[in-house]
Amino acid sequence: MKPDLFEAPDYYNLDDLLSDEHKLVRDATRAWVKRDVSPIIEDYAQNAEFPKQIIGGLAEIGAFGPYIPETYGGAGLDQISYGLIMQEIERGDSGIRSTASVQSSLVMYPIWKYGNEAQRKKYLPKLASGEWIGCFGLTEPDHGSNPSGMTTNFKDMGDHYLLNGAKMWISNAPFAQIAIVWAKDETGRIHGLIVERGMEGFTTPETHNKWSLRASATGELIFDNVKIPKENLLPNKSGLGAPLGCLDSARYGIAWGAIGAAMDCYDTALRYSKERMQFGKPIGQFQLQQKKLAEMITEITKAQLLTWRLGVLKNENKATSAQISMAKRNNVDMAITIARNARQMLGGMGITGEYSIMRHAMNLESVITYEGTHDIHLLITGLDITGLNAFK
Ligand code: TGC
Ligand code: FAD
Repeated sequence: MKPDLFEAPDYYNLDDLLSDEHKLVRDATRAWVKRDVSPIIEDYAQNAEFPKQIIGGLAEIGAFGPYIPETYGGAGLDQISYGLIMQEIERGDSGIRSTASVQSSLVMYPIWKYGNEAQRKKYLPKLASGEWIGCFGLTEPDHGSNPSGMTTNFKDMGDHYLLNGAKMWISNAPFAQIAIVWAKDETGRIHGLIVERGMEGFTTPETHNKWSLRASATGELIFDNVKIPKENLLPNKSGLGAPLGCLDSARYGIAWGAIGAAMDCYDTALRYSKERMQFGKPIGQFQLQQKKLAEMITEITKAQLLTWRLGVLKNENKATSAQISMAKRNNVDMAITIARNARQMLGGMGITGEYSIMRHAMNLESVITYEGTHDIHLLITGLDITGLNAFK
């Protein structure tokens, strides 16, 4: 792979809107990605392997629980810092950002928000330091966009719960030490359970043959009469709103992350357009190529503004789920369009691993699907503005 020469576009001087702490956090993450992710990521993606050696680095830059209080080992940062960390990590690779998103928003967040003090103390510091990696089991083989139909269930056996069922498409599952599993009780109410590796009847087979997110490990969670200690139930929230609340936090991070992938594709294509000569001119001199680049920077700038404003609303606890959906949908769509156009600008070189663009383009096919598909988020916006529910 070519050396990482990334220079971040900032067409509307958005840095002026960031605090010194935001810039410090962003620049530290950017430097770490250049040093520890860019040189190795292409090989790991080609080999369909997660680079476990970067877990310590992710913890050090605060990517595990950026906004979780420091008392529990988190970084105690605000929502804009969290977003900037996700942006920079996804600039390197969406799969690495996935690992950080899942750990922070889908594992640490529910323990912090829905767990009791004993659970917070037991799990959060180990997750923040990367000693333990977690995963989040909501999707099932027959229930993806419609998680309320889940069939994974648990029964109260007096001194423990008995968990049965299966989850599919679970990021980090093959090596996670713990799983936050969403399952129905005997009345059909959804609860979160903390399932630990090693519990009898719990297995995590890896999903192979992915053309997308190849540097992220994906797997199933299978529960065959797994005995769950009662203290592993998250006591403070139940119902579908509990997992959806975690998704709000992760979708917000993805909205920022997608900008990172788009910036990397744009920056690569811009540089290439000035160097690649055809018909005796740099290809960047042709109007058709300039149109692509001009539209890319316009869309990136709009996404940056949208997301920064969302971050301000998040910091004020005012961001709605529907606003988060809009940003996730818009920014991932923006990124995938830029990745596809940037790839074309590199001609044949665009399909090789010499450049990051094709990897981003393939990764973004997962990003536009998980955490709510492109169409599901459109229907969430539709419901919000009309009051009419297309899901019922
Ligand atoms: P609905 O009846 O609308 O809602 C049920 C309850 O949930 C509440 N709620 C929310 N709460 C918090 N945040 C949100 N975003 C919420 N959306 C809804 C709602 O108020 C209600 O509460 P209550 O108290 O009245 O019961 O539910 P529905 O069954 O009609 O479904 C709505 C729909 C389709 C929007 C939702 O289920 C959905 O978002 N589907 C998409 C599924 C999804 O996103 N799955 C993601 C799986 S995890 C993942 O992909 C991780 S990838 C990680 C990585 O690698 O980065
Ligand atoms: P389906 O729900 O079957 O959807 C198929 C198509 O139908 C989509 O285009 C969808 O938009 C459309 N559709 C569905 N319902 C409607 C409707 N009402 N109106 C119009 N169109 C509709 N899940 C987890 O729980 N944890 C994870 O860590 C996780 N990681 C993932 C990692 C990867 C790499 C991938 C690919 C997925 C991951 N997922 C995870 C699952 C992901 O959230 C689901 O794939 C996603 O929610 C879509 O579900 P589905 O694949 O079953 O598609």
